[in-house]
Amino acid sequence: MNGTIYNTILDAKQRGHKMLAVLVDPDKGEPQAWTALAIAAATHKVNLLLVGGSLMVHHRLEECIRTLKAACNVPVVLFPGSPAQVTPLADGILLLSLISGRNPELLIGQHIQAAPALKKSGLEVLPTGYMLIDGGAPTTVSYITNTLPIPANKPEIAAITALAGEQLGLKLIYLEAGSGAAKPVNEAMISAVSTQVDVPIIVGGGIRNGEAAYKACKAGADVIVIGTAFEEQPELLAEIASAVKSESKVK
Ligand code: 1GP
Repeated sequence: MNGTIYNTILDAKQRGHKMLAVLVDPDKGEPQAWTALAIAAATHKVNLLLVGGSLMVHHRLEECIRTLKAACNVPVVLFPGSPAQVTPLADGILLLSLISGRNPELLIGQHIQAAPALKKSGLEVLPTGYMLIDGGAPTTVSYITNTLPIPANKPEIAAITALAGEQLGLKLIYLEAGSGAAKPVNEAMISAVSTQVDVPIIVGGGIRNGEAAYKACKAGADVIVIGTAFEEQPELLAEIASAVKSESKVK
């Protein structure tokens, strides 16, 4: 828990350098595909690998992390859908508090269950205000968490929710349209949030090409997350990585 990952994100934000994270769902793919993904991530200078999912049925989390780590040095950060998804094999964890919802289990309950294992793990903990934003269709994360997303045309709600999260001490804000969302988080919403808070902003869900990644960065995203686009078309990584880099002040 030495703060290395968070300091890297903060440092990048201060330098105006946008970051790219690839989400790996251990329920999907095989070790061969994870190895290829890790090699591609290293080649395109991906900054973080997020591993996890809101619903994991196959218990392949540790195998997935071992495979990724054997093939690249990109930091692996857990993106847990439940307290069961804590393993010391990763480098850090997004400790998600679902601040857009009113489900107490996801605001504090599961964190209490996970706390002892988390302390023992030695993982770097990144306290994150996780906010679901309507992406145009119901998503797995909305169904599983039993929470409603913030309407996409209400940037002011997102902005004050993020502000409250920052005031509570959360170190990152994650604007999530949901994996495979029909529409990514819109620029007005990202911009409203980034005007309101100083902490780094992660944006993911439904980003499928370089243009969408570029627009999100320009609106104020500090870290872009892609999952589905890479799973479906691995060749898109080059385009998206280049778009994220092109919106960085330091190239
Ligand atoms: C989901 O934000 C991530 O939690 C990534 O979404 O799979 O749509 O890229 P996609």
